[in-house]
Order: sequence, then C-alpha cells, then structure tokens
Amino acid sequence: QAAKAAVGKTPKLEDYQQVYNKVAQLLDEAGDYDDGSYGPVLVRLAWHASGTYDKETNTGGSNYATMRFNPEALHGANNGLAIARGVLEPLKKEFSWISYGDLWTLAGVAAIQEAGGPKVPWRAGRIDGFEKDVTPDGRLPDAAQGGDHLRNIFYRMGFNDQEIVALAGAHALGRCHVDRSGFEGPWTFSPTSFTNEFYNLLLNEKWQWRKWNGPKQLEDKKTKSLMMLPTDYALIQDKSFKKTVQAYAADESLFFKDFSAAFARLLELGVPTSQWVTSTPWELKTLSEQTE
Ligand code: CCH
Repeated sequence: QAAKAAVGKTPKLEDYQQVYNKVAQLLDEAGDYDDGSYGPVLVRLAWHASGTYDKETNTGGSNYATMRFNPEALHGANNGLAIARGVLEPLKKEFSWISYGDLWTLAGVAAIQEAGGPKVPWRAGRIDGFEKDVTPDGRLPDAAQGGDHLRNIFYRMGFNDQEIVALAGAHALGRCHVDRSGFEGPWTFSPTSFTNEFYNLLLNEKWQWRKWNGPKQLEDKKTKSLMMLPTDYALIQDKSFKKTVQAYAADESLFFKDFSAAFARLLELGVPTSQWVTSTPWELKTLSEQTE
C-alpha cells in the first residue's frame, strides 16, 4: 500500500478534488503568459511524463515522475516543461501527501476538463521514484517525422492508429514556441478551448510549407497564422489515419469520448495495478459543476 503510506491515511476522492480545484484556479492566473492560461503546458507535462512508456520492458510512464531529474528534464522534447513543473510546485508544498506523478497527471486532467473538454477518468496511486528510473532519450515523438515514426512511437506504448489520431486532437490547445521546440504558432484560433477544431482545420484549410529560417512546418494559406507540424500533417496523408480525422471533424462528441479513453489510458501507463488506491477511476468535478 505505497499510496496509503505516502498519504498517511486512506486517500479519498475528496482530497484529490481539492488539489484539482487548486489547479483549476491557477490555470487562469497566468497573466501575460501565452494565451492567458497554463492549461496547455500542463497537458503537455502530463503527456510527456506518461509517453515514455515502453510496453516490452514495462519501463517509463508517469509512475515515478522521473522528469524531476536530469537528464530527463534536459531531454530536448521536454524543453519548456520546467514552467509547468514550477507552476505545480506550490501545490506539492501545500498537499505534500500527493506524489508528483499523481499531481502532474491530475493537473493534465483538470486542464482538459476546465478548457471545456471531456471528463477524463483518473485515479491516484503513482509513487515518486529515483533518478535510476529515468528512461533513455528518444522515447517521445519527433515532430519533424512522418506516419511511420508516429506508429513506431505510439505502438511501443500500446496504442493503435485510431488512438494516435484521437490523442493528437490535444493540439487544439496551446502553441509551439521557437525557444522550446523550434516550431512556432498555434494550431487553432482558440488555443485555450478544448474542441475538435484541430481536425476541422487540418482537413479543410489549405496547408503550405512555411518559408522561414525555422524547422519545416506548415501554415494555413488563408491567414498564415496557424500551423501544423509534419507529424500532424501525416494524419491526412495516410488512409487509415485520415478516416479517423474525418470522423472526429464530423462528430465532436465521438472525439471527446475517444480522447477521454485514450488520454486516461495514457496517464496510467506503467503504473502497477497493485498501486491504484481504487479499482475503478474517479470522475473529478469541474469548478463550475461545484458552484451550480
Ligand atoms: Fe504535442 N507538441 N505532440 N501532443 N502538445 C507540442 C505542443 C503541445 C508533438 C509535438 C509537439 C501530443 C502529441 C504530439 C500538446 C499535447 C499533446 C509541441 C510544441 C510540439 C513540437 C512545444 C513547444 O514549442 O512549446 C508530436 C510530434 C506529437 C506526436 O504525436 C499528444 C499525444 C498530446 C496530449 C494528449 C499540447 C497541449 C501542446 C501545447 C503546449 C503549450 O505550451 O502550449
């Protein structure tokens, strides 16, 4: 009962709802930061903490929160995530019983739900590991590559083609930063709202390679203010992926359902079943549900 030991009492949903509420409150305390919300960068933290999972060796994933340690903090894919970890650090001080892995993944769930996205089932039980648990660099996807690379990376985590497309829809949120990834710009006109706009734009806008000094990325021909990564564009160049892109563009509730399932599973990768404090995940309430 590692989680129980860490908490010092039996962990209850109410305790984690309190943490959720604090995260939800600080999302909008971002001032001039980006588009005024820490939500997108917190989603990216939850994903990068989890997406190191390798099903063959059963290593990586969110269990040990190894991004706290160098060299993982310094892996190129994690550039900029010190901001997200820093935003959550005061919560770790306030709720010292929560593990970093639980805190980071719960923050990702709060960011999705508060941005108008689907409910994402979540449960507690991750424990803090050690530097020796850090996985090798190169487990997260490289945006400069194509469909084969996406399959290699996500199949390694145990996901299928439909789930690859569903997870990519998170790019409705946030933006690329030159000083983090080298890429630049948002995917949608509403980067703090969780919608199926990523798929609509990907399918319906005309995309052209941007002429600039940075890495190869696409821009929309009409406004030149939106972007797609080569890996995003790969989703409409492949028949199997494109079929799912079309389905999610046409039906936002289908996207919400599939995203929720895939993201919930992503956040649980690599956590031994015996560590979960409950056999079925919880549903955290949004702030607005609690004030109604
Ligand atoms: Fe992503 N993502 N992502 N992504 N990502 C970037 C930003 C965000 C790839 C590359 C990039 C997922 C999948 C992929 C978010 C969520 C998810 C950036 C810009 C790159 C590059 C980083 C920067 O410069 O700040 C690639 C390749 C893949 C392959 O599939 C998945 C899965 C998720 C979540 C489910 C979010 C959110 C952002 C915005 C972060 C921000 O700070 O605004």
